[in-house]
Amino acid sequence: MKWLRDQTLAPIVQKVEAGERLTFAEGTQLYNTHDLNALMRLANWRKEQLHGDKVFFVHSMRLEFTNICYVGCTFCAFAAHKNEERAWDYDPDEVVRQVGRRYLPGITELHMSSGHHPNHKWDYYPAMVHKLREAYPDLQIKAFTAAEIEHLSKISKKPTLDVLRELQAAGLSAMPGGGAEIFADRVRKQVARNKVRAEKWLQIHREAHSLGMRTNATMLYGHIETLEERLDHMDRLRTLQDESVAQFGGGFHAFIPLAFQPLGNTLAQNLGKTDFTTGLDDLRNLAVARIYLDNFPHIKGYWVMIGSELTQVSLDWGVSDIDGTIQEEHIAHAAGATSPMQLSEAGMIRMIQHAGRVPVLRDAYYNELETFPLPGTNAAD
Ligand code: V47
Repeated sequence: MKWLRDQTLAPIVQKVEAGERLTFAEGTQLYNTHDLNALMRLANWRKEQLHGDKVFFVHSMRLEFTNICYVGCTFCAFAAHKNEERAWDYDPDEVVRQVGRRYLPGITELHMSSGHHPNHKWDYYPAMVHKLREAYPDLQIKAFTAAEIEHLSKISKKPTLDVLRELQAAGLSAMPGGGAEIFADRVRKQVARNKVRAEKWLQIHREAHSLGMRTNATMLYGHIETLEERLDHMDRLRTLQDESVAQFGGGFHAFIPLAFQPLGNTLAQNLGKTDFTTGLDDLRNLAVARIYLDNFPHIKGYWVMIGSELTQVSLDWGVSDIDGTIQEEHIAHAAGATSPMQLSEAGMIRMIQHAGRVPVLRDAYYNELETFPLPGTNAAD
């Protein structure tokens, strides 16, 4: 393999091309190689094998119904105390009004995740989903991270499976992948001490999959974790995805690395972690994910946290999904993200087409709604 600068990668390339699963040691080798060109080519090969030239995106809206949160994750700059001026807390009717304020024709997905509010009672949550479902019957509601589901289980004194069942009955369509952070205990203790434990996060996703709900998985990287801890995170997700596919016919739609945004949070202040991730670390991470997570349909390049320019480049590094138009993101922007608060549909199509790829508008279930062939090519090709 003359194109390999790092010839020690040759056995890995052979395995990936033969469709064989990589071991943890091989994943570590991928993370540590300086041959980033090889990593890019291998990840792109795998992505094209799965999706050809297609890149998926969704016309979506974000809503955080409260930023009041008692958990105290050290990476978070979004959470506020109840009596802070910047705190907000919408009741279910206000949530419906806020959706109306942001609504644009063609939006299919509403993505909601928020703080763990110390006072809301359980009834607040299914009522909110129900009201949204009534007001916007066609909107697919992707909401509540596994961390929030655990919180709802505590306040309702119901098992997490029942919480999920009742929210699903009220109209919940899918679950986002937040709250995963880094699974390794060493890191979790320092960044998310009071949040759902890794095993419980995984169990809640397993339960959602058992109910036929599709979910996503994130990984917050670029702070105090090691490369092995990133891979350990992916390894646990790969194992769960195997189980869910075997038992329930599917589980996770997408894996989404979240680049640490380092402003205005205690992790940044106390540990001196004030650097944004570098572009090549972002790309390397996406490529390793594409290669290692062989049972995940999609790796998402999250333009909010890595910027739309790098997201466009990431389409050569294994990325097959670039999330959505979003309409007002607040979590990353509270911590210093410099990307816009939203993108237009036309802007997303342009971003993908200029990378020589074919944009596919999807919904929250990954149904393909519309394809936008590259100008000058035949739609039937
Ligand atoms: O759960 C919070 C993370 C998540 C910071 O499922 C931070 O499609 C970086 O989950 N720097 C919310 N990350 C975002 C999220 C998400 C995003 C895009 C798509 C999907 C999906 C889910 O953001 C939180 C937390 O893990 N986060 N603060 C920060 N300073």
